[in-house]
Amino acid sequence: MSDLPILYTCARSRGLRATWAAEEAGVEIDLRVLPFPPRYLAPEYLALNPLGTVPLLVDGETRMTESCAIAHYLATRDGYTALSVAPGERDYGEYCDYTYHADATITFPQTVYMRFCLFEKDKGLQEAGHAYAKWFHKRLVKVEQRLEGREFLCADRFTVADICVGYALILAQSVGLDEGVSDSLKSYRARLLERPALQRAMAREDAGLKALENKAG
Ligand SMILES: N[C@@H](CCC(=O)N[C@@H](CS)C(=O)NCC(=O)O)C(=O)O
Repeated sequence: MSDLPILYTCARSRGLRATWAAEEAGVEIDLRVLPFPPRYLAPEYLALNPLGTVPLLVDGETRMTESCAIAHYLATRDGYTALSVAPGERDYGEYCDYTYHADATITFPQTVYMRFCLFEKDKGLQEAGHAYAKWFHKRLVKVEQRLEGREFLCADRFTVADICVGYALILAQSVGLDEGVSDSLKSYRARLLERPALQRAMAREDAGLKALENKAG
């Protein structure tokens, strides 16, 4: 049995925040890629996480199911690093705020759009899905204004807040929500996509998915 933190995830899901943070922080993890959605395709996973959602981090007795919290945890597990902003440091409050904002305020409407317009098209709720897409675009205003004259969200350096918000922008591109994303946010995303740690994280997740597909034949 490995003593490494175990990260259960699905490739390119919100778990990418955690895989990416582990790569940036140099924390070794045991990455376990599941088929999506695990609730139906890996029902034994419900014994570990009754929500059926990914990601799930298991680190000894610790169990975590929130992608942004896991990213922060991995960046600070062995003490504060430059990937986080420490209490007392400038932008500590903003660091907390953008890290929570990423999923609670930005990704939330994205997922409702995905559900109604991509995964459950037959339910007749596409109009509502498109309204959530608009809502997502409107909600980008805060990040957009914050990045005016800044390269990164907090403390003049790349932090977990950029991982958490950046993932929402990466998701927007992959699910057809890019039309309402401004050019300045697209440039920010392009800068993030150049990071070797993100590229390694995506390659690890893709390799896990490929292995699953090969096993399924
Ligand atoms: N707030 C949680 C949300 C987790 C979540 O809903 N994950 C999605 C994947 S991105 C999922 O597992 N969906 C499958 C399901 O709900 O069955 C987080 O940030 O990790």
